[in-house]
Amino acid sequence: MKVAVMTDSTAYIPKQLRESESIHMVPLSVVFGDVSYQEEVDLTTEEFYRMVKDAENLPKTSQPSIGYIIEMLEKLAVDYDAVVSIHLSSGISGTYQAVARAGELVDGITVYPFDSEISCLPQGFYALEAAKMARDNKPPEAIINRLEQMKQGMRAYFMVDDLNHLHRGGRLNGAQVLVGSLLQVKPILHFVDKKIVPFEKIRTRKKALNRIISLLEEDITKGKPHKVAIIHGNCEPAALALKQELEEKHPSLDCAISYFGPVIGTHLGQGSIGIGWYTK
Ligand code: MYR
Repeated sequence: MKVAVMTDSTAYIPKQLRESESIHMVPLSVVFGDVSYQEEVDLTTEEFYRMVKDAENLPKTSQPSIGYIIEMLEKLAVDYDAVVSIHLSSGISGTYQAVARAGELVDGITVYPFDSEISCLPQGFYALEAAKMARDNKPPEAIINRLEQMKQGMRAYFMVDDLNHLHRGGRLNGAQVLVGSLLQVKPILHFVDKKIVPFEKIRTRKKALNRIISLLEEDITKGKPHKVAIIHGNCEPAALALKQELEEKHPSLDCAISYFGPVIGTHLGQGSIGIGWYTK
């Protein structure tokens, strides 16, 4: 059985790596006024942050249309029998549900949708693992089982410079009553039950970052994290400094720098930063 691996653009796996790993990608879009751009296809992250700075109104985001996904699946059906398709949390976007629905409508290929319950490079870690297993001719059920197992050790904590973006986009849960007070601090955020909720309220950015590092270090002492991603929204110097700090303290850590691209950047805003990892 030939198994394809698909993910969406919010995994932010660089194009070259996607191609070398044969990972197919369905893009989400950002919409500035009347113009819609497919991220990672016709809008780069650099262009996006430049455009946001100059834009009168903030952009909006949208999931891929069912029609677009059906077309992709029909193309994949020519060469593959099944597709394991890994998506951003179903609690923040309808992309996972759209892929699942499209899978029911396309003949000749069986779709195994996987809800990563997270996004960004941690979502990409699932896609990269699935791609490796598909290359080793593992059946889709075994791939899904392995991804579910990875989920037990997957963590991500992040913070934003301005909570208004998340609040405005309706992607901040469990904080409605707290919003007034949360806006004055730098809350650490994470995913619980597929949704974004505040983890802890911290007064300053530096203290919040130190707290995220201490959460990672708790896992390092329990069992070495397999992969770490430092993810930033147009603040690479801060991400590089964090990587250096982590690698000095933990020289064997496998630590990648990644980014909050246009779609996720629309909801988090510039200056957001986070760390994601999984323990084997
Ligand atoms: C859509 O329009 O369907 C996309 C909505 C995306 C919402 C993004 C909310 C922020 C996610 C932060 C992920 C951080 C992972 C480390």
